[in-house]
Amino acid sequence: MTEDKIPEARELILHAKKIIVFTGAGISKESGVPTFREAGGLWDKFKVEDFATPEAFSRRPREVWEWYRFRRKLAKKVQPNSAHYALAKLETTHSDILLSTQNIDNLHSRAGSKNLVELHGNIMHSYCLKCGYMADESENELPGDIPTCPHENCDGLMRPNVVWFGEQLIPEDLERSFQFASESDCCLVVGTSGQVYPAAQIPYLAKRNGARIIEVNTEPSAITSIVDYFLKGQAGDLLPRLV
Ligand code: BJW
Ligand code: ZN
Repeated sequence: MTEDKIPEARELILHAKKIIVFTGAGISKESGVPTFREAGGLWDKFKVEDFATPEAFSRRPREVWEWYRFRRKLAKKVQPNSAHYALAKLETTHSDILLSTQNIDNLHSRAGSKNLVELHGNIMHSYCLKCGYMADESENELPGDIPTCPHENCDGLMRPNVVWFGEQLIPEDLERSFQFASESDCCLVVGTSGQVYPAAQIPYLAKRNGARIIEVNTEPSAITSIVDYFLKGQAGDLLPRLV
């Protein structure tokens, strides 16, 4: 029973020396951001290959941009929830901690997490395919259905700063997360189906180092078989009780 396991999991976190936290879409669901693979999730309504691949962007940049603008507006409108805040608070009691998220919604950062790696990018940023210029669109969006680069008359095509299927994750971000996980004694996995690689390797690397693993999810995931504590429930309810 989840309720019985909470005090032990809490103790484990309290005494952990190095903590890797690995989060996915489920942590933002209570904020109102849809997940991907659940019934009613994004991949129920939209085909991956139509929106989340570089090929889709070269074929239909207008539609892909429309989809990301819609999701960016939503991400700006919603608020971090008690789970995001609980993880930000964990940084104040544990200094050796890294939050490695697959989420692009910017909510961990807005909740105050600083030791943060956004493995799949950040929807508030766009970058130029020609010169690499990175634009922060958290305040103002670039003009145009398919925005072009505002940097020194470059005029190259801008794209959302997210990692699509078949694309490499930023090597330094991935390496930092893998290295940290490999040295951790505690791994907290929250709201991910654990199906997307290479990110999903993180808990396995921690396990290989002997880390104890705590998972918070409303349903079992691909990672559940290796965890020490599976806490079934909503992240917004459980995380504030764990930290
Ligand atoms: C709750 C809750 C509540 C609900 N509380 N919980 C090895 C093996 C097999 C395949 C591959 C492999 N290596 C690479 C691949 C291919 C591919 C891949 O992994 N495919 C698998 C799906 C089969 N990977 C890639 O293509 C990656 N790139 C790569 O490997 O490149 C290699 C390369 C090398 C050299 C040169 C070139 C290339 C890139 C992956 C990018 C993923 N991108 C996306 C989209 C980002 C942009 C966008 O959002 O539009 O990232 S896909 C999507 O999935 C998004 C997410 O970050 C990611 C993970 O999803 P997540 O977070 O787990 O969400 P869900 O919906 O799956 O789960 C939600 C969970 O929450 C559920 O469990 C619920 O129960 C739970 N939940 N409410 C707690 N309240
Ligand atoms: Zn440019």
